[in-house]
Amino acid sequence: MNDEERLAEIKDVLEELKRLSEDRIVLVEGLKDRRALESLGIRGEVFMIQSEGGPLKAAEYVHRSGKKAVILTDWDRRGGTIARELGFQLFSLGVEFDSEIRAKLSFLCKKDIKDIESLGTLLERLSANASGINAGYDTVTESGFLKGAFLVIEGIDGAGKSTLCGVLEKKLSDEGYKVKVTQEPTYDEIGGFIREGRVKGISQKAEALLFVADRAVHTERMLKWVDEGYIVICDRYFASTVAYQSSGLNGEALDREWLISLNMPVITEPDLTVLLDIDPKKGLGRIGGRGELSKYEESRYLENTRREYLRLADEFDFMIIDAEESQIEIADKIVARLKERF
Ligand code: ATM
Repeated sequence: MNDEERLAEIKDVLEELKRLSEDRIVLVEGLKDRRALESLGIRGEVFMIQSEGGPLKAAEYVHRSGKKAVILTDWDRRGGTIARELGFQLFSLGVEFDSEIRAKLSFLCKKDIKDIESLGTLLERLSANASGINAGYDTVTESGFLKGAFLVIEGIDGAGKSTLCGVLEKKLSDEGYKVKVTQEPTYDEIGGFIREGRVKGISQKAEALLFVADRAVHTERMLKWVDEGYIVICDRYFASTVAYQSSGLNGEALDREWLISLNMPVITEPDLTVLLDIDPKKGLGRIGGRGELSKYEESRYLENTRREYLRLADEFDFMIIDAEESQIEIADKIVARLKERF
């Protein structure tokens, strides 16, 4: 089968998946797979097995929804084990499922890629080969990230996030990349509502929901920028909600698992999340000159926030950087790590 024929067959399978996903839940391993499906135009409901509790939870979720499923785990050995386990659980619950799509993609793509996450890149390469252009195989060329990138900077106030975003923007622009710096809360309708302090007096739960609603709208926009080839640098993302809203401000610490589960259907997985780590007392010292401290800046509260950030960093594979290093060194390290990921 030549590249042109292979491309046509893969596209047919994707059309079939698109049709099936209209009334079925697609079961993938992680956030990158979900994001890949979105960019391939498959917009039906997706369940992420790894981050949302494993094969049994996935099967129970589909069962409760009353829908059918499509199993679309990676087509490597581990993905095969998860697919078998899923099939068993779905069968035991009497849920109908498709595993043909995965088998077909595995057959058509196995010699090059092993997951849905890399399908976009393969399609680009096959189309380029089919039209006689040699596109190579990587998502990064010497001149840029072909498909953009999504970078998140996290940390407690005083860690130097905003300055770092500026330093990164300059460095990457100087290297010839298209860059957008953005932040959460945003300055849009919902973010602006939070920033203007119009939410005073509401419960932490209600406040958390506002942060997540702002993020839902913002994520859609950031994904468009990434698709247009921008490196999007976002000052704060979902870890801010988990770290701040679970930390016990005014004695009201929200359940971190609830906060994580609230965020999961809304977020997209960043290519890299950096935690700028600093001792809260030093952080507070740095911002001391900025005037009245907000409720977020109480040191005891920030100790909890920092602890939660470090826990998230471990669980979600953030890059932890000592915020006291020079900003230039930090920016160099981040850009090097980001490039490694492509
Ligand atoms: P900035 O200082 O980064 O603009 O953020 C405003 C505050 O909003 C920040 N406080 N401080 N210092 C942290 C807080 N925040 C949350 O509590 N939850 C969230 O989800 C986000 C995005 C911010």
